[in-house]
Amino acid sequence: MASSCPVPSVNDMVAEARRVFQANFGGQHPEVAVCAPGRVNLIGEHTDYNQGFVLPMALPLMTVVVGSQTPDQNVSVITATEAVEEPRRVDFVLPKDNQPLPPGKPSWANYIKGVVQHYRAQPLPGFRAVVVSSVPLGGGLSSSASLEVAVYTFLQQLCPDDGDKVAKAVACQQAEHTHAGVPCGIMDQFVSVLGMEGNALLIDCRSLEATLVPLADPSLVILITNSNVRHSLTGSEYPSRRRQCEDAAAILGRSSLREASLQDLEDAKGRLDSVTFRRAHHVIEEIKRTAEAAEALKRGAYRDFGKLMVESHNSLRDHYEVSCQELDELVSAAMGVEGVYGSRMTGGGFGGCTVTLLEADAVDRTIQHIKEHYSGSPSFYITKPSDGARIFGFVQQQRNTVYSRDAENN
Ligand code: GAF
Repeated sequence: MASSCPVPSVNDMVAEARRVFQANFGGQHPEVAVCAPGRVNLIGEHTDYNQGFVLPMALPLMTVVVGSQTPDQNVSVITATEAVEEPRRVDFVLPKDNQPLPPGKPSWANYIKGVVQHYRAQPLPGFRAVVVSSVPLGGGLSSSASLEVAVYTFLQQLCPDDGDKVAKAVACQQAEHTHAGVPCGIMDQFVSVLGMEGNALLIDCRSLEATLVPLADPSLVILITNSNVRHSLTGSEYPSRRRQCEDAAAILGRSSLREASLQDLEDAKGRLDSVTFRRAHHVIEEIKRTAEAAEALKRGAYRDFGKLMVESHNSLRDHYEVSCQELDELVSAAMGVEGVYGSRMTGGGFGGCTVTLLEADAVDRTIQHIKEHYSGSPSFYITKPSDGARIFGFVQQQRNTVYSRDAENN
């Protein structure tokens, strides 16, 4: 029988994080434990920063943060995540008077510093925390957004904000912009905050409203295949795609490509270079495709949905040029199996994962077939739509008083 990777339970992850906390912080117990999920995007790629639609779901793969407040402004964070840059512990002092907290080394800590800087209820108290994650790094499943949202959720337990979930996602997106240097859209942080078990989210990235799209049919499986080609959005490709889209919208005289039609694009053909034309073509069609795909999923029309997934992949490969040979191989291998509805690359691209929608009884033969036809060594996750960020019960839920640095100074 073909096998997929086990997904660790949240309880096991929290237990592991507590153990690391106690071992490193003088045997004390952490007071707070939270988690936030990674995501897989079913369709709607590179549309979020064009104000379009996306259709992601939160995953059972997640980042857990446990920790406690300290009586000063000192912060210490340890990551138990393997494969991150050394050292695995960072210590810093919270800046006074809203001064910025600049990014530095190691790079994994920048997501934490970014969230601390953009947290919406300053001033924050110092804290000690341990991070554990089951989201594969560089797999295109939003390991960074899940870390940002987990840290934000942790800080909410120390120093509550107004609880506005969309504003929380936006603050985490800002952290990624300023501290990781990635001008990402809102999709990953939004679904990590607002994901809901049994549902994908159709997010309108212009209005920042989301509609639940039920996805709990037991005859259906969502299979993630990791190419194990590591992807990174910190290079120049992602920002350059974003700029090309903004240029195209400006030439079309629109505030974003969400406001443009294929006819507008055709009419402006002579004024756009061929690369910019192809980028805009992908985005305009993908926004439309995503809305259609959500409707197909609601009706249970999985074949229609699968066809749109493959169209999306082909457009990302040919027009947007963010796929790679390994992702193309994985998609064509999956599409060669009976019972597979559709398959496509997911996330930013240039490596990472594919997502495949298939009949439950086709899972084993699909995994086997992909293993036989892929030139690399893939890993597989059989997943279900999960809840967004949440808090655990073994620790205090919320302090009665909001920490005040002034009070401490007096
Ligand atoms: C990455 C980004 F972070 C998202 O905002 C989105 O643009 C995605 O790539 C592509 O759809 O995950």
